[in-house]
Amino acid sequence: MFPQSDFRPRCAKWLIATGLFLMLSACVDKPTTLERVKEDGVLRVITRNSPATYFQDRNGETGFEYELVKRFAEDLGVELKIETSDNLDELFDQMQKPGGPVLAAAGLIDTEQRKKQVRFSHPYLDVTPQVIYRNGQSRPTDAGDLVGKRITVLKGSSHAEQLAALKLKNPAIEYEESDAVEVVDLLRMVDEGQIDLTLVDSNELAMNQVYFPNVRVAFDLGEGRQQRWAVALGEDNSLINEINSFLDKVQKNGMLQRLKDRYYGHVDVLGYVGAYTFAQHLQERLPKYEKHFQTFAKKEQVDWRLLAAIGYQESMWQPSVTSKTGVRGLMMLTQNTAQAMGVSNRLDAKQSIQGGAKYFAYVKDQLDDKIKEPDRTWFALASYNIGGGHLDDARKLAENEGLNPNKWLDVKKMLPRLSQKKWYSKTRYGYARGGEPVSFVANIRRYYDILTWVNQPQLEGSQVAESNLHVPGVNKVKPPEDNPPL
Ligand code: BLG
Repeated sequence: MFPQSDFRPRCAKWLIATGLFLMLSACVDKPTTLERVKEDGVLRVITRNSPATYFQDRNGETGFEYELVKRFAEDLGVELKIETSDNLDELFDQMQKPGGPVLAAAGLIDTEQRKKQVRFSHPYLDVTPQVIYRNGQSRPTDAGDLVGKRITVLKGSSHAEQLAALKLKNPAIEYEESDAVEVVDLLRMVDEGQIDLTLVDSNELAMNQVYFPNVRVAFDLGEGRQQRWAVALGEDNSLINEINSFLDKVQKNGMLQRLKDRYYGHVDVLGYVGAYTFAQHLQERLPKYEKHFQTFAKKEQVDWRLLAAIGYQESMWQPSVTSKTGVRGLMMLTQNTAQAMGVSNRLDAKQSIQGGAKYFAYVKDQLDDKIKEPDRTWFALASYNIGGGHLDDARKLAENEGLNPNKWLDVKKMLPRLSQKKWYSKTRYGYARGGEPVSFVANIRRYYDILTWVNQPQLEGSQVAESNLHVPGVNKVKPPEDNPPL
């Protein structure tokens, strides 16, 4: 037995030594994943190159996942570094690699298989898996109708997992998994009749419906699910916690909804029938006029796809239409405008496009210098539709209300007032159908976005890409995130 006097100092020494050891080991502890990201100043994210995730548009990198993850990187105060994988298996392989990307933002569903490989975040998007068939073929209505059909899905996808589960119950179901294609290819293959069916998520169909006129939803396969981001399984909680609070925040402050509207809102705005119709017109009508749009857009220093979008809004690319008010032709020129632009025959498509391009460039040039891009483009569109005088009236109304007369978001609130006596009686140019330019501009912006997306590399080989839609824009409009919400 130790005498007390002996024990106390030894015990104290031991305690001090242990304490020092613990403090030291705390100092040399591995930094958390989040600390590492912040120290490196870079957030490495892996995604897929597809219209619903990440792609290049007229202004560079874009896509729903890209926009969302970019905001996350901004919140962290670090640079975003995007890597893409050719297929889903490769994406999950990359996530397991030490020193690989720390986050996967690729429209992923948290399937049982995947939960063994990665950790999922809170959800940010509700989707439904849908069986897609070709219009004109008999419509499958349930899983039993999958038997005897040529079905292809993405290799390693949640849809492949769903089909594998169905096959267990019904071995007669045959399907192929491909790692050489993206969702857009699968939809094209159905559209062109190369395969009978595929399975995609509702958001991907919403995004791509406008390109494929023959593609239809057969039925929803199973319950709705949710897309989530993923981090590597072995990581500590630091990054996933940060991701979850970010996703909760953007859900609450409306940013997430704005992104959803922007990327997946086409079908909501056009309606499914409008989306098929647009796809049909894209293939059947636009190719006839594309060259004219390109030629005259170049001459006037405008993005030809914007000009084509105006043409679609005005006449759905039909050269012989006449409005109730006697405005005529593919670009809907009034008699005065046609005369001023040197158009002798408004029903001649080439002349109409030439006159429309010239007039658009003219009204844009006439705008107040204080109006900057991208608003300048939206103001020019409104002026094309309602005339510069009425537009100035709406700008004055905005000023009187303490709003900014140089911001489209503010002026578009005032335009409808031009049709109310209470307001127009006090304006210089009086009554105008002020609601018309508001929807005119919103629609054109939609069509413009769609026409830009058509020009994606992953659409190569599809009919729409073959229609030659790849002349880059001349007049740059700011990237979508800087555009005011519609
Ligand atoms: C535009 C003219 C503007 C004119 C305004 O009307 O036509 N734009 C063109 O001709 C390209 O020049 O401004 S003004 O010169 O200052 O008077 C106002 O008069 C055409 C608009 C009218 C609109 N579409 C191009 O957007 C139209 O046809 N609206 C009626 C639709 S419906 O008949 O009710 O269906």
